[in-house]
Amino acid sequence: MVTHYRMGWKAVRAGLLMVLSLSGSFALADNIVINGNFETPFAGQDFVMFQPGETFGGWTVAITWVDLVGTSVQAASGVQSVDLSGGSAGQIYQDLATVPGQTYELRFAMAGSGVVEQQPPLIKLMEVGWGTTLVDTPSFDITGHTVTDMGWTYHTYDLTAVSSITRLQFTSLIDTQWGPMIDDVSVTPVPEPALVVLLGLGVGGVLLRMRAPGAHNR
Ligand SMILES: [Ca+2]
Repeated sequence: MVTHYRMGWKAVRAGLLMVLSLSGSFALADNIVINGNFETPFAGQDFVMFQPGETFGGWTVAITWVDLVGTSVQAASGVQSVDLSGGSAGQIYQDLATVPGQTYELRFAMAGSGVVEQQPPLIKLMEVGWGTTLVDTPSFDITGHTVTDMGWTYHTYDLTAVSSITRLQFTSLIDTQWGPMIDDVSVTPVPEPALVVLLGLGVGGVLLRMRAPGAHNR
């Protein structure tokens, strides 16, 4: 009987791992933003400035300089992030391949630069654009934050594409060298309800079967 249960447990565990790795690969494959984590190119310890018209790792710089911030400042994810005000209010954008009518979840983390000397204005503002739509004008208050405690805050929005190319843009509204910062940008298709139900049933079914051997053994 013990052997039987062990084999059953192994099979269940294999099934669970398969479901988890499947859902994991869906999530990884789904982000349609290139270099949303701003880890490319390597910016070193301090920062690298990019001018209007220049591109870096999938992003194009517009309006004025932006800083790719290196390892000396805490990132939301990985070791690099972007300060949207390199010298004054800058902008970056990326043209995404989208499916008209499809809903996507936009997610990113926001913080602010100039924390060391608490550079004014303390509240950093930016605009988030999706195609021709102004999605939001989020703000971040740098008061009390440090380079090792940046206070990265995530924002998420559900957005529907209306064309096959959607321009995702982040525009600083701070006209100094210390602007809003962003990191860990993702745009993922919101799964169809049918897929959600299937994944839920798959995981739920495996969990139900996992309970059986344990209950008998105890
Ligand atoms: Ca990053």
